[in-house]
Amino acid sequence: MSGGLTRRQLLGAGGAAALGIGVAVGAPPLLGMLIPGGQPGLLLSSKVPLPPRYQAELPIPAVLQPVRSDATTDYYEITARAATARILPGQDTEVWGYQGTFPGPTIESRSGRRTVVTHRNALPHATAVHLHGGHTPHDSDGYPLDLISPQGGGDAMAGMSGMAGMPGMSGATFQPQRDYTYPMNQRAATLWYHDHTMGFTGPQVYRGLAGFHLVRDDEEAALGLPHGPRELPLMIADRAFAADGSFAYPALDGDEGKPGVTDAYMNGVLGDVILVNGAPWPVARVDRARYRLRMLNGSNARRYRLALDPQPPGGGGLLQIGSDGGLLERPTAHDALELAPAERFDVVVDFARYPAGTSVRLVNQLGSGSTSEVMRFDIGSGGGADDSRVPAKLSTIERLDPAKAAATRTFVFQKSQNNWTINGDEYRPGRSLASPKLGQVEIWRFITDFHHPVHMHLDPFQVVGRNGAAPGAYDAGWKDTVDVLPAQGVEVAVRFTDYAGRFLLHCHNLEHEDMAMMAEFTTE
Ligand SMILES: [Cu+2]
Repeated sequence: MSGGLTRRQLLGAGGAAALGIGVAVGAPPLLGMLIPGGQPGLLLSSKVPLPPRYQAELPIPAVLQPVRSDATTDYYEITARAATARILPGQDTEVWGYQGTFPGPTIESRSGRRTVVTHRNALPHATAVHLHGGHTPHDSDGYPLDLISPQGGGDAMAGMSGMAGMPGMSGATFQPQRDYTYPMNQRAATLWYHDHTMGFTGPQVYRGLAGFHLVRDDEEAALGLPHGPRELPLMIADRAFAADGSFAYPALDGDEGKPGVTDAYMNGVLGDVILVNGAPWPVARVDRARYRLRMLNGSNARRYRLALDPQPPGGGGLLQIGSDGGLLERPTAHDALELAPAERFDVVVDFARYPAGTSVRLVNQLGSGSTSEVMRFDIGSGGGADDSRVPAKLSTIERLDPAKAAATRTFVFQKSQNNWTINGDEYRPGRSLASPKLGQVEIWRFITDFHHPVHMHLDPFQVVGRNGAAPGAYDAGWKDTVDVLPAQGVEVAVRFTDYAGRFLLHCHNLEHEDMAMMAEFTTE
């Protein structure tokens, strides 16, 4: 990854001590051992019979068309509303969806062409929309107090607590609708948009407020990767169902007056039904050809270790071509991929490596029972020629040089008595933990007690090291979310650009996020 020299300078003699790894390992020694199967959370069991596997066809979210376009900009309109979905056989499930669907419609942007999305809210609760992975100015970044009024007006929020332990929603602004302006000065990548409401992101994403937003560019289009019907976005998310078929979620307050979940689920909510694009354990019928799978872990808390079963002859069936922030320099073959919440892996699978008629399951090696399976690919005999390619060189990635870092900052992600904290503090809007200068490389160190998928807004970063050693097998490329394991110290190099203002650093385990594991930094 980065040059050996810089890594030695950074992580060599005394590096681990400087990282504070000893502190992280010493302080909460047992947490990591208490987590069954590497899962950050507690299983919530459905009160309905689990739906049969491999009955539903893989749904593909519709691509949203702009309401108008001009020389520089495409304009979209989205209304979040409640709707009835048929997820379980014979039962209705209410979803809160963008345009009433879960996942929401996919937006496709062109790099360098501005995208404006007008979001409206026909739900009974306020919303805020964050474009995850977007290089976006503060005022369109979905700051959790920049709210869209619920149907019926802003008074519906009176008396609500903003976050566990935080009195009121002071500082919140309400608008009946919001225009989010995305400059899209960024490379091709798999982004996603989702709810980011103060204190209620967990329940609102769980109800369905999430969708894909793909950025395309000329560099990627010239490669000849699989496309059209052979490019499949896969939003993987676990859910539990109540006896009436509704989504079950252990909220402290079902009316969303008070944020957070009941004590038992504080580590995270895990469901026993695995949905892909909103369907339980679906089947995709594929040709003997290459497919591009844009995998997104859209779960609140669950981690996955995904593998093909059976593996193709010779293994390496999951050919990674991209990560959160777009293409890798070169494709990397994996037998399995680990995805923490909010991470994306862009993968090519060549189903021509299997005989026609083979059924290939995508399994989850971190699951057990129902959660050990995700979906299935049924390989047909037809499909004709495959003119797609995966070139040996995909892109060029500028290395951020840790040796040139202007500052090094440490963020400790830790449980407190009733909440989750960063550097010992619960989130407080307006309190900034760092003031990085635009254009400068910095090293940020994330030190954890538990599993925490750490997400940074505004700009992607590069993982420099884990626990004083090299980055992990899934850390390559530009990332915006990094899977920090219990009692780990992960270092990333980041350079913020273009937009001065307040942005967020937070845990993307949504139960942790709602229970105060969020912080602000101010670029200047
Ligand atoms: Cu966390």
